[in-house]
Amino acid sequence: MGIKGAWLAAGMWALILDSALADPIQVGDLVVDQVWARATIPSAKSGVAYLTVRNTGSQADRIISLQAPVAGEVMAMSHGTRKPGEVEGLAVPAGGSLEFKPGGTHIMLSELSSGLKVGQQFPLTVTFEKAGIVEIPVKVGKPAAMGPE
Ligand SMILES: [Cu+2]
Repeated sequence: MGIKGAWLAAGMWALILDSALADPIQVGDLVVDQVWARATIPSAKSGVAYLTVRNTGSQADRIISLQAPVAGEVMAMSHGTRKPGEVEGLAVPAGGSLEFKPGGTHIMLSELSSGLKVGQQFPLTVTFEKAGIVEIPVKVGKPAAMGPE
């Protein structure tokens, strides 16, 4: 079982939350790092999350789907424009990276079931076209946070 299989294995989730928060997460040739979300007011219906994906391989990949149980809808946005998976902005170039960060492309969490609290963690499921599916624990930082804490 490869790393990807391990992430998907039942019963691994508690272990992931314990051990992997500060560590980069590897899926195939991709390394996911700098994962965080910003706290919202309790009644907020939307929030934002950020992460960085580095591609150590020789083939480009791209994000084709984002999901999180805390939100009814999850998508990448840039400058108010919705970016479905087809869009170039979600590509992870070979040897390059895709960065979601404040002021740039962000992961929009819409239809939140409740606001995001400081210290809360939730899983974000990212589906890459080639590397496959990876569940990433996202830790919620302060409302004014500008990076992972
Ligand atoms: Cu947005």
